[in-house]
Amino acid sequence: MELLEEISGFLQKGRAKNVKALVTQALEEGIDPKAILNEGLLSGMMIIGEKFKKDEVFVPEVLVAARAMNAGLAILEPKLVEVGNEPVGKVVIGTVKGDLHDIGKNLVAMMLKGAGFEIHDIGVDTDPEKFISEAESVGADVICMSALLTTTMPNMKVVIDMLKEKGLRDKYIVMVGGAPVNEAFAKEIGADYYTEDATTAAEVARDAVL
Ligand code: B1M
Repeated sequence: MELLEEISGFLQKGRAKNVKALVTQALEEGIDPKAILNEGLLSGMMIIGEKFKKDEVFVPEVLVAARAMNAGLAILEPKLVEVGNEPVGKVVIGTVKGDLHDIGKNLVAMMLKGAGFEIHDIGVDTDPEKFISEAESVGADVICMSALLTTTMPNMKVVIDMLKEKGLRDKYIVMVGGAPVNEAFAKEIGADYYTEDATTAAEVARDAVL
């Protein structure tokens, strides 16, 4: 669809204002929010990712594209997420220490919200202690960690080990994800669940708490 291709194009150029305007227009035209997400925003981000890999674009371009992506996501959120009255559980979510990637984490948070969870987003580059102190202070059911770098994945284990040291491991459902993470790694570090994408994360979290 032409409009979705335009969204993808503006996202790749990091034109947040245009992305916002076209996402709004697409919603007004009745285009399915999931199609806007997948065929507009995520498709643009994937193209940027490929170019980044091949050194055809660099950090500044990727950064502005990511800002445009988050701007588009903010417009889409109310349409993707219809929240009920009573939360099914509480989630603390963050990107691990040393890691600044937040788009996947934001998507997972959004889908969890849509699945009825109360979300406590502790952001990026999160100290291991923060996952635990926040979970303890809000009375969380689930701790969600995202990592996009092979160098930061081990920080997921740091959090899990810290939970064990404090005798709190069994109090929380621990979920991990992010592009370099997989089932084997999740098992190795002692996480409860690995999921590949945001939608599955929300389904698995719901099944786990209900
Ligand atoms: Co960076 N980056 N980046 N980057 N970046 C990657 C990850 C990389 C694969 C690019 C590449 O080289 N091909 C590469 C990592 C290589 C590696 O570790 N093996 C990389 C690198 C090297 C770097 C820097 C080191 C570059 C540098 O400075 N030289 C640097 C590191 C900074 C840091 O974090 N300390 C860096 C910086 C950046 C930007 C800041 C410019 C920007 C991030 C901006 C932002 O997030 N606000 C950025 C971006 C955007 C990317 C790519 C292009 C796109 C990531 C993304 O948002 N994808 C990425 C290339 C790629 O992934 N192909 C790349 C879209 C998003 C929806 O997908 O986050 O995977 P994703 O989330 C998915 C699933 O993984 C899953 O759900 C989502 C889909 O539904 N998921 C979960 C995620 N978290 C989950 C948690 C769950 C469950 C599922 O449960 C809890």
